[in-house]
Amino acid sequence: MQTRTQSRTLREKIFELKEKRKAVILAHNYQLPEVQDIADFVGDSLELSKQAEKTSAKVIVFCGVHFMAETASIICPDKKVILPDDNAGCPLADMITPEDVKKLKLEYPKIPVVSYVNTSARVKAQTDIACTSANAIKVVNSIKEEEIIFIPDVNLSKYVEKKTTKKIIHWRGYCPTHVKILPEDIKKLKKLNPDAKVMVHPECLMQVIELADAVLSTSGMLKYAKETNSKKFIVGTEIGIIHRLKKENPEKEFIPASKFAICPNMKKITLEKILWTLEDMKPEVKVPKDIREKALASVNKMIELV
Ligand code: CIZ
Repeated sequence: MQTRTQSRTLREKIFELKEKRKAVILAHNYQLPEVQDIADFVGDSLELSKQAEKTSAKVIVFCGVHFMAETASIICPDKKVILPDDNAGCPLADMITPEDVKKLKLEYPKIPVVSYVNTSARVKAQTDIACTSANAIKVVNSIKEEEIIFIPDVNLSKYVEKKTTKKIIHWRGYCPTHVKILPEDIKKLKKLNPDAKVMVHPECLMQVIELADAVLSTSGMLKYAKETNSKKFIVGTEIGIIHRLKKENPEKEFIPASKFAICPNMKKITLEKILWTLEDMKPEVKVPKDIREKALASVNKMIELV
């Protein structure tokens, strides 16, 4: 257990070394509160990659999971992207491989493939256009074909299918953290807090989505909480976002939909590991050039659209 003085020293050491390395620290909305508090920018994966591109820093310390660091490397090939824990992966992204996508394309020739951002660079390289949870509906609506393949999250793709006129070929991936949020959790909390608005992430189960007032990405939730008159919100996503919601709306109350909605991979990034990564300048996440060029085409198509 750290004393307050020790943890202050750790923060000071990180800030000192960050200056020396000309680094910028980016933290995802699901990161630990102390990690969010030392970051230069906190946001969703696309917002962070865009920040990475804009900054003059040469080194990006990406506090998130592996596919997010890869997305930053795809968008900023001339910068060094370091991920404080190489084991911070994403089980959802691991539920589909490039070989799976190749097989899908053989089975359904001429049907465009949309890849959710939670995929590896190698998978993105096999697909036509990327999307995030913030822009999935817009991306799908932009495609002229009536039928599309959407990978890898089945809950997100079923939600998108409901919100568009497209016929979707689904992949059976899911986020193990979001599916821990159950309809019973929402029903119980709604009964206890009838004045609360329910906002949930589209990676949640459809039975949970059906109980929500708003279905939103993390960036969407931050905006909704600020702009909605309600003083109380039930939050159906990874609990790390509660820190930022409270910080930005101190007069409002945020209730996690489930205390079990904790992503163990997001929580692998700690202040100690950020310091070590700045000391060692590794582990670096670098996407090979041939993969990067193909994945970038898919990511750029999304960026041009939103
Ligand atoms: O795009 C992201 O950062 C993810 C994975 C979730 C969200 O809603 O922000």
